[in-house]
Amino acid sequence: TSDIWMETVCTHAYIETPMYNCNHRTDVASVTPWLAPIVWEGTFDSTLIDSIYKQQNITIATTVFALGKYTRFLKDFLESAEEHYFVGFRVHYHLFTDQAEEVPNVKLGQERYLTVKKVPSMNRWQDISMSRMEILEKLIENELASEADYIFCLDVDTKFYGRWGVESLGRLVGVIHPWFFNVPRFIFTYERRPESQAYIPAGEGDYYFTGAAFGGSLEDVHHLTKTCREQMNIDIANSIEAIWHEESHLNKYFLYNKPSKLLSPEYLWRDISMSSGQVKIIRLSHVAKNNAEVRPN
Ligand code: 2GW
Ligand code: MN
Repeated sequence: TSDIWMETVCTHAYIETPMYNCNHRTDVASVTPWLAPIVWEGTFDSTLIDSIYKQQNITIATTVFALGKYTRFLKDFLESAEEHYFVGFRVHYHLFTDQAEEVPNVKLGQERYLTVKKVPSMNRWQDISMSRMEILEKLIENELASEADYIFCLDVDTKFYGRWGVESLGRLVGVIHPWFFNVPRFIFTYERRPESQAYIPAGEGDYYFTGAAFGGSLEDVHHLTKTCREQMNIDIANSIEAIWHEESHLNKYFLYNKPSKLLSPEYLWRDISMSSGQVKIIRLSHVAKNNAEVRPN
């Protein structure tokens, strides 16, 4: 009954006093225990939030890595981003690849820019995944300061299906991993060996975040990437590699540096063919990939 009651009160309050903004979701938490918003469809007004950010003349840097056979994901990623990702805002993609000649020619909208940067090929895929932190750290240090306000770092084996807009912006932003949004914390696949810098003891940790999407202000993401890079280097010196690589270190970082905003799994879903009652809209989804075909070894 309380859901129906809330819905009734909210709807009426909304009609009678348009200033009163109602969160229409009662089936999901939309705030963390440290009072950071968790963004779900139905918790924000996209027209209103667009108009607020429109006055700020912001640039969103977006990084993506496509090495080896992963260049095949670029066309769908970029084309779908042009349709759904920060539409109407200035976006600068920074694409890192070892095969610049494989980058497709995608027509970009107004105030949308793409810079391709060459990086050396790597043999171990774990190294590709982990080296992203250091490359991002240096990119922010050397180039972005004067040209962007926010940054998002995304996996390339993904495709946009719905709006990803300024509601996602914040100082430090993490995305709840789509496999772990409604499970108890003992299920989280944190690094459990104390020898690793990514170690999180049983009973600790608030959420399990995906390594495939994170972002925030340049300053905060710089600190995040620098810290994760340093922690991974300590692990290398101790001959240990965290169970989920940089994702494990990211989760450790978020445990002690709480994100100021969380994005629901709408912002990185598992696979477009899967559904969940709570996910009303898929904004970005991993694409089904044939690992045997795209992964080198
Ligand atoms: C090659 C073999 C095996 C795994 C990855 C790769 C590979 C990754 C590659 O040949 N070329 C490449 O550009 N990548 C980049 O690394 C690409 O941007 C890709 O999206 C990203 C992460 O690899 P991916 O997407 O295959 O891994 P997922 O989807 O299983 O990733 C999760 O776990 C990873 C760590 O184990 C990362 O944390 C990732 O962010 C997570 O989504
Ligand atoms: Mn991926």
